Amino acid sequence: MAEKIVNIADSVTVGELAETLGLSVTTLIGELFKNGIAATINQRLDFETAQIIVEELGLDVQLKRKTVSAEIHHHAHKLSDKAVPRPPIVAVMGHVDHGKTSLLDAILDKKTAASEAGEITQHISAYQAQRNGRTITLLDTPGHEAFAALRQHGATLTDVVIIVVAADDGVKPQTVEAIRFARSANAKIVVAINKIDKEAANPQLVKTQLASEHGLNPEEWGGDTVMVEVSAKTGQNLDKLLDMVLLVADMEDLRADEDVPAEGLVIEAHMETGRGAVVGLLVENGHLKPGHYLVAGTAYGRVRTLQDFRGKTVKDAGPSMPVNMTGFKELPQFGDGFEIAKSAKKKLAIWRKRLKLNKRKWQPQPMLLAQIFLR
Ligand SMILES: Nc1nc2c(ncn2[C@@H]2O[C@H](COP(=O)(O)OP(=O)(O)OP(=O)(O)O)[C@@H](O)[C@H]2O)c(=O)[nH]1
Ligand SMILES: [Mg+2]
Repeated sequence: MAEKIVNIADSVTVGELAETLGLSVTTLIGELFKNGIAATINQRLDFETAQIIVEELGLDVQLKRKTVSAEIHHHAHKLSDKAVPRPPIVAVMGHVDHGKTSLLDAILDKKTAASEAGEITQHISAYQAQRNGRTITLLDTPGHEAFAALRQHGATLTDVVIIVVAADDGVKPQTVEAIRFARSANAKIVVAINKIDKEAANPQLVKTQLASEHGLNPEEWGGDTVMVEVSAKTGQNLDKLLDMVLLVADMEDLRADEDVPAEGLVIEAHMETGRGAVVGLLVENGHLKPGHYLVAGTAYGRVRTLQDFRGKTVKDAGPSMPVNMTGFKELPQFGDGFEIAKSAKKKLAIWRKRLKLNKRKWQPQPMLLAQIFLR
């Protein structure tokens, strides 16, 4: 059968799906409605829903899951034999309100969850914790269903994913999704069963759910998934959690090159009054320093200042270190790889590329031309 294969990401908007399938948005919305889903053009659908709808529509199309890991690590650096051990990069993921930000707060002794004031986390933030003289890079991700893309990116950036499950709430949709992302990104999984201080906590039930429905068997039951019962509120077992993360990370040979031009990924970008573009970067190889010229996607800039996650000015950011940088002329995109623009020639090539991009966008405007010529 001449089935067409269409690649889509783990979640797509209704508009994007209609476009990829060559359908009108109204047809797609109509079909979703028939299936009991009232959707708008910007609504995100997960892969499974998209698949069902394609079947319902009787299209000659086979959907394939696009893995972002390949896209993100397009510039994947080939390690030299001089590569040295680097800190593991660990994403904290899980269902909304299960305590991801609170766990990080407790580990780092800070107060983000409280200052988010009942708000949900809306972007990826990066931190570094110390344990037994070793450094661990930690990424906080949002648990809200609207942020599937961010979670997916979070998983692909990482070596280890801590799946946080609230002991009084159990496995929920975004828990399942986080497990799926971690697996598709080939990251190691450590489960943190949180809120065990609560009266309604039932860690055994969480383990049963994970083991019987999601193939994550706790070590104590003869499986190979590390699960730690913790409380962000009382601080119970947080050291043990970090020890386990390091143990699991040590099963991989995590290394980076120090002696190469800095490169890595954009993990956050926003404008700030007085500072301009503030861009969160995760360095993968090399050392980033003030004065370096950088390119990320089609954005370009010169490092003016670098700050660590506590806001302290630093002069050097090496492998696995997250930093906030100022000096970009405009905002790069989340997930863009960054690299050093070594010479003026390279800078020029990038500007040319940008001009070409802009030229394509430029449309002659007859009214404007007429005004100019008839003056
Ligand atoms: N009793 C108790 N409450 C906790 C614990 N951890 C988190 N909480 C509470 O659970 C709520 C949600 O915590 P957050 O840390 O914001 O949850 P989150 O997973 O970061 O949520 P999103 O960023 O929205 O996905 C807050 O009211 C926390 O105080 C815990 O170990 N015990
Ligand atoms: Mg949070």
